[in-house]
Amino acid sequence: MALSTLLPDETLTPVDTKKAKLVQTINPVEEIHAVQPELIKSSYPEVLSSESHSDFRDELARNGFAVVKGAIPPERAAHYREKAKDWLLSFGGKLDFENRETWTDENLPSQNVIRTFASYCVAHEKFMWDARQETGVLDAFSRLWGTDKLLVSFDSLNVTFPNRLDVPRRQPWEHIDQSPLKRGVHCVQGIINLSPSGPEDGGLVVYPRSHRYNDELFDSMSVEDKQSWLPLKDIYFFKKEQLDWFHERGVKAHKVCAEPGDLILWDSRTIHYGSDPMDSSSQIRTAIYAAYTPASMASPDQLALKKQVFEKYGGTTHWPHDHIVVRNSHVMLPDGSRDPRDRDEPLEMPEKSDQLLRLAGVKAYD
Ligand SMILES: O=C(O)CCC(=O)C(=O)O
Ligand SMILES: [Fe+2]
Repeated sequence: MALSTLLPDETLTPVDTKKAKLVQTINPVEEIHAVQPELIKSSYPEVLSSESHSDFRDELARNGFAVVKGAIPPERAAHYREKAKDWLLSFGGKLDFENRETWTDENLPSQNVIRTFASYCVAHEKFMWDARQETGVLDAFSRLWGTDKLLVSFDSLNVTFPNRLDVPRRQPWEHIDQSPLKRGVHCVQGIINLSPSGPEDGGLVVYPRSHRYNDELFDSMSVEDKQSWLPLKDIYFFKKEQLDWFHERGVKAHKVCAEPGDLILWDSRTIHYGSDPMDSSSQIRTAIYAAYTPASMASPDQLALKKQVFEKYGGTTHWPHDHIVVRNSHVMLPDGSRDPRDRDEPLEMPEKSDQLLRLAGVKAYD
């Protein structure tokens, strides 16, 4: 589950119990002796299996992440960044991008647990859909999966102000967005990067090559510890001693640096987190999360739900084809009333072209 789209009450809600099956071994006196959760293989085992493409796929396969330079021309990246700014300013209030004093919750629309914007129909704003349909972005994911018949997630917008005065910096939250039960490539996540992201700026931190070690770590866990993987949920947080285990193997945190217009990709098995800007950074982070998977991965049930979410201009996790939940997407205030700034539709409607509707899962591919 992409935390970027979690609503406050859903932090770690198990999302899918149906797929996680139990294999029980019965001892001679017929009492349940051990319960081994059954592993789930990738339906695309050949994806990222080779490192000889001579493009970003090799790095993605080798290191578990890659930066596709200039996937979007810089002027269009700047345009999307401005649109994100306009969107934030459209809520009124005292927010001023030039005045740090105003970068407070009071002046911002409601955020989710990881302080990204997932409500107010933002996932369906025209600028979000335009960015998701950028040729360089679609090409990268088409090449990766070997098909251009893709679905995209209705994921959130990240605008992170540096050195906020009202909230503490977020601590690292090392995780993967794929269940330990799922083996192989099941999902590749994307960040459409819209602001400079240097070593001290906010942005994605990854543990390069961690995707190659996870199976070993997970297999070494006791059958009792494996019970925490059930019911199946596509998120797993790492404990300090587990991170030490990676460190011993030379696998450690690395801040991904990128320019506006770069597309950052990572295998959902790669340990990662979104880092807040350091004290020394004055850069406002702007990024759009967007993941694409082949439409053939979605079941008819999930597609039907995705259509309903689309019609309500709602959001999803970063999984484009799975974990679709039709939520009441109203933004509620602490006193239980609906946020008067809430919206039933995007501020600026996207053009509902065939391409958009296919990516949204609303119209079938031929
Ligand atoms: O903000 C980021 O760079 C990462 C957020 C994250 O972990 C996710 O979208 O899965
Ligand atoms: Fe994540």
